[in-house]
Amino acid sequence: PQQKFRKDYAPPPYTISTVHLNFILGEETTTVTSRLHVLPNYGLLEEGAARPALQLDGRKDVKLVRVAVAGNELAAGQYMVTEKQLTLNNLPPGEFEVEVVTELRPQDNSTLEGLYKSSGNFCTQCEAEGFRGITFFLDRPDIMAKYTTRIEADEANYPVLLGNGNLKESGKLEGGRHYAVWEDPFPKPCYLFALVAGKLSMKERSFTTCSGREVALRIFVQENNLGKVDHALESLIKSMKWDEETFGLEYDLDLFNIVAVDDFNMGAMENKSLNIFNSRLVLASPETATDLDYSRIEGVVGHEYFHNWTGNRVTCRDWFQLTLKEGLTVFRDQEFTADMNSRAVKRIEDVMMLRSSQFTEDAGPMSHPIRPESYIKMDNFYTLTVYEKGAEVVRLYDTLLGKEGFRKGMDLYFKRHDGHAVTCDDFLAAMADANNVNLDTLGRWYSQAGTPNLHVSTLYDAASKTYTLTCKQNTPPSAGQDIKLPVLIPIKLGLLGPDGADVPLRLRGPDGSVTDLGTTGVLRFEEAESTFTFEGVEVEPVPSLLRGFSAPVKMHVEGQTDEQLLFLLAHDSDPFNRWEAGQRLARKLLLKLYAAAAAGGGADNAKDVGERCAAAGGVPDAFVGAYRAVLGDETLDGSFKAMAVSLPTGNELMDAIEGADPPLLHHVRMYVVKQLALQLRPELEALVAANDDKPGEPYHFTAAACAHRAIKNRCLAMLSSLEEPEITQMLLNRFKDATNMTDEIAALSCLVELAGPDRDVALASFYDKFKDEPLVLLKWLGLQATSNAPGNVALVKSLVDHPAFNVTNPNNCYSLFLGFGRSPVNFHAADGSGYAFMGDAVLRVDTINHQVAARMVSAFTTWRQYDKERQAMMRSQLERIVSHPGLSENVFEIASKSLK
Ligand code: B3K
Ligand code: ZN
Repeated sequence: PQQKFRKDYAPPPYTISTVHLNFILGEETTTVTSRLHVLPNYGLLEEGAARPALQLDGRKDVKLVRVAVAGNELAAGQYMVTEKQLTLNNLPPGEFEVEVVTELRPQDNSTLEGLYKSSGNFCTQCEAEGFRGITFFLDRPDIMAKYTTRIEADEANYPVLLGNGNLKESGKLEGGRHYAVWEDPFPKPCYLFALVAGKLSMKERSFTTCSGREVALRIFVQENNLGKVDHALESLIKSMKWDEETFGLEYDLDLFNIVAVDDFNMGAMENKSLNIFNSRLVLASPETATDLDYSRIEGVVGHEYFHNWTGNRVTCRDWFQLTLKEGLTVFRDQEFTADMNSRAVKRIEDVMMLRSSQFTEDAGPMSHPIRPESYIKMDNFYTLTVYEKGAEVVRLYDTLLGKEGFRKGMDLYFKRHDGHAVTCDDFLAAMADANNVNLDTLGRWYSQAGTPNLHVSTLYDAASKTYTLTCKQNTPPSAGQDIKLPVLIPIKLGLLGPDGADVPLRLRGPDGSVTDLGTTGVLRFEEAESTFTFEGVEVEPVPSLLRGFSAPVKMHVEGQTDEQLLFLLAHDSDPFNRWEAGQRLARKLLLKLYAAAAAGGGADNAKDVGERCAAAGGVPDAFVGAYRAVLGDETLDGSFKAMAVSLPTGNELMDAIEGADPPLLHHVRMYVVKQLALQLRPELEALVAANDDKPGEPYHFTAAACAHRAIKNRCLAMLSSLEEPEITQMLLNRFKDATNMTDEIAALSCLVELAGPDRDVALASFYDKFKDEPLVLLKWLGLQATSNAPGNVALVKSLVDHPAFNVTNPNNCYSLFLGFGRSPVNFHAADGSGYAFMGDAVLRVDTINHQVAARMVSAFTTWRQYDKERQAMMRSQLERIVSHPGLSENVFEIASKSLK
């Protein structure tokens, strides 16, 4: 397979100004006629030089029927067509028309890229390079054209016909067929093209924009789901309002459509005015969706809507620039969610995900800069790094420039680039120019892979009452990047006095001048090493560094004691750093117990591991006391508390452990949870009682209601670790009586961790209740797959043959296979059975859907983190996969890079 390199970017020799598409949708064959207006882009040619060829991208399942240039049909021999390309030579001078007719079989397209069928309806997915699965085209985002789409289909089977832009015309045809013509006035790259044809029901609301335009908002779903779209519609209205208020960005058409489909590789897609969503990110009712689902729907509806400006109006020049639209749009959706709900809770959730997953990606063989230098399949680069780290990099501008400065930069970005395909450098330049600052060291975040280490040491001088921070940074080498330069790290900080309150920050400049930073300041750290001195500090303070996680780095604070962390946990005015102090304490404790348990040898079962942990000192009173204080703090809301008493994930700890044993680490974590539950039982039970539903109270998705459920269910999960019959009975009762899915699934997820008949009874009754709700069955599959109950591999294997499981549906694969990959005990079973199961599954799914298989094979990427035996077994699965005949490029790229 061929790599593409960022350095090889060249403008195309031709551009396309208009595209006229005609789709004749059929049960057997679908015919697409595409008429392109082509413009030369090759500049002046030398005397006698031939005009360059026009090379249009295609795919092997797209059959070329006819091609004409300037009205003349080309005979065989006048063009060249391969599985991947149509080449046209001897083109006329100046502008000309090209007409291409292709035939497709969407009903056989299991890749879910290009035009395909889902639940009997036609739909499309073109990002990144799916448009070439429809017709031969210059399939690259710097070709921006105006599209007109005519769709023709059988009226009874496909009553709804949707395209991008405005409906221009529609009508009946002979033989029970009908048609619609859609016209999109905004030039766009072909990856934003979309079409839907099917039997769908619709719910509509309207939104009046800030300049007074009425926009019809429509969500299309299958008839039986019409009752589950209100939350998504409400989220869309909130998004539109928020973008006007926050960034002055108004919607630009009179219609905004969302269509929910069941078979979708990703979460959703921002096609111009016709967003297509995975149905799990649209449909919600209290009985079928959890608080987490509600919050994801709000976030993703926002995300796709925000793309209308950051992605669609201003798009990417080439796919290496993907973070230009994705990092920025994730940042925007994070801010939206923070404003709609709780800012602190949102920040903690995002950092938890970043540290447990993106940091792992960045430390492994797939590590790449947020703007990658090369790829084989672009679809493999829709990564946590491009999205989540990309959003952190956008947040750096916001932290450095402040809200106003950031807004000025955004305004200039749109003023300069509206209607164009641009680069990350253009974004940086807009931010720098609008604020008249130099951001060159921030630019390095785009080109360097890996998570920087930030080392901070502190010195208090009582005589001069000065407090000095010495900061050092380094980024470890990664594939193809041995030497890293220092990056711009904004360090947001405060200093806590003896009473726990922030003291004023008076920063001394190199020339001796003093700047007043208030009580929370931002230091601009961009050298390998720098010192920062504060004056007038009466008593040695406790530093609160990297407030709000002001940069995506691993921070090491020299000499930071447990006492200081306990002090920060109790007093820090920055809620993120309060949580962070607790995480640091827990991390230290878990790593210490893990080391003791690993050194102890012996069996890897929960009981033996527990004994070894206890012998090593167990969970100290001070730690239990700190958790007790958090649980009892009346000023903290329940969502925050729930996160503050959650231990760091296994993934997050793994990076500090050489040759990790995942089941052992799991048992150590569970030991700590159990000790906490033993000692905090009265507090946990009191919180459950205090936060329980009032009888008859209906479900509401509000920050307050979610906070009650979050802390209650966190306490229940901790209590369930005690494995006492009375508690299990209580969980069974709660499971039976739950009035919403959040509580129901919370109880079930506790029960699923227990071995024995209660587990089976609960799972069976849940299945029975929800067998007609495919989205709920995803949870049922996922819980069983992820369970750490001993010997669960056999159950997971049997689920593959269960009638509820459908291997051609991505959501099913993600719940079952990716879910299984998250189980430290069973995926990492010492006999290798979990790895063998996953290896087989990757190869099977790869024959159906390459993108899904590529996501599954990522479960093996971290193999170097584990002990020797597991390394060998995981490696041999990767080797088996890489050498498998007929492997897709998608899976090949991940598997082969993982082995390097
Ligand atoms: N832009 C789409 C991702 C499409 C992925 C294609 N493999 C979703 C999003 O980020 O909004
Ligand atoms: Zn996006």
